[in-house]
Amino acid sequence: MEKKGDIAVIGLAVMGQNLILNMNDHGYTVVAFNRTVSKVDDFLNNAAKGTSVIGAHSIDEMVGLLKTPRKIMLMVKAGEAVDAEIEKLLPHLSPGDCIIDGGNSYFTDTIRRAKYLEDKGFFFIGSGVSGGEEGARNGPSIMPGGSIKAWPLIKDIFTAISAKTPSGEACCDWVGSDGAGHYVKMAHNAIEYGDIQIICEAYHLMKQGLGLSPDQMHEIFAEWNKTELDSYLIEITRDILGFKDEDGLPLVEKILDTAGQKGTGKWFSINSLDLGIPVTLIAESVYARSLSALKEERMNASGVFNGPAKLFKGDVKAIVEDIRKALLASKIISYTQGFMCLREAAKEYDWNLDFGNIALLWRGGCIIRSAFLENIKNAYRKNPGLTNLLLDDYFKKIVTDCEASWRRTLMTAIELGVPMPSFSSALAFFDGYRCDRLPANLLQAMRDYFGAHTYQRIDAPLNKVFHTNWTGRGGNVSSGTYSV
Ligand code: 2AM
Repeated sequence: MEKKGDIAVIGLAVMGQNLILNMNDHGYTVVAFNRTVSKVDDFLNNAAKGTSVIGAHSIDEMVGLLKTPRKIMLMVKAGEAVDAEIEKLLPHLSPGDCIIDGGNSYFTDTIRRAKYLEDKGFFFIGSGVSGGEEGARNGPSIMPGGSIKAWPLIKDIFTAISAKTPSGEACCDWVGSDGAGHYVKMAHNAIEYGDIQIICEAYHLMKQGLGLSPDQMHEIFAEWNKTELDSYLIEITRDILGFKDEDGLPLVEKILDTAGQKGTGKWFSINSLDLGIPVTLIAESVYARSLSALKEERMNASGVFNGPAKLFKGDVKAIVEDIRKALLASKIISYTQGFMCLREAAKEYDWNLDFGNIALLWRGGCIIRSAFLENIKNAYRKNPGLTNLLLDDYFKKIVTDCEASWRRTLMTAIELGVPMPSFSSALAFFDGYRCDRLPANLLQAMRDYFGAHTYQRIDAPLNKVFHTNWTGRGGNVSSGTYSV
């Protein structure tokens, strides 16, 4: 009898191919299919040569080659391609079959698709898969969400192929219903934007403000990687700073300073505005990329404004340690904000998110993997109801210990004219979050002055609103339509 496949993967771009090979390594029989069918034979004759992967040349053939209930994973471009593939699959499926979208879909699309397919009696799982090509091949971080009843169907395969933490736990677990998996993947990518930006700002201050060379910074990042900052991104920064071009000069200094983006940082920032959660560090990181892209305008402005054009005069070793501590404190703020947004999203979209588990999923395999995530996992395991990461004893102590260095770093940057938007926004958030009386009293007074928007008083019950006739003109009618 012909061997039947455990799972099918549609989409033979690099992520799809690598996931298939990873599944094959773990003893699963995978059926491979692609819209452009010639790519199936290319794959079988090259990367998949000598494996147990079965090629299918039509959806009909692919479906016939699968054990039931069928598990079909889409690794196609996010957006219309996912809907197109779902529509092509539907006439061939039976109730109880499961479609998995492993691409970078927007979570509201996943919510819509889960409902659409569940209403027809099928299962749908939207899964974040993180770690790029290498992760897909050797062990990605996997964030599945959607039809919980289908989780047992794919749990073994997904857990087997996922990354493992240093203590051997799988970086794959159920996240929540409908779009939860893709939301958590979006949060992961957005946090990655923040982590990358704060590293870039530290580099910028050391380079432009302190006058350090890439070789010197290579040594500094190597040292930093032995501290609480131990992470994949610090590690690759160390390696990048030490990397020489063919002429022996540092390659990093020859790379054009205009950043690209694929949109997940922007999506998360927009969503945080919708949810009313100040994810300021990540939003600044997105804006920093936008500013970098205005290269021509910046070149022009650099000829108009000179700035301080000074070099740091103090103790370099001491300020480098201050920068390290400021980086760590800013990183804590970024994750604090990210988890605040996850908490609000859980309420808004009705997901039962386990924050300790989410930290664990990101502990290995993905771009933001770090020792630090172990501490986040521990914080939420210790206290699942923790309202804010900053209030956990471990993080509270670090931030308190780093605070003076954080301020000195930013004062130095401001004096030297080096932009550190994400470090600054992190400190401003910290100072705002720990402030028991913000100037929003004046803000409310202005809104009541110009728009009769009313205000509450500190000496009256909160359900009582007041309007003052500030000018003696314009009457006493307040606005009833403006929500606070
Ligand atoms: P292709 O090889 O036929 O272009 C990454 O682009 C993957 O998504 C590829 O496998 C690609 O198939 C697939 N893809 C892109 N657009 C698609 C669409 N509209 N329908 C189906 N698959 C698509």
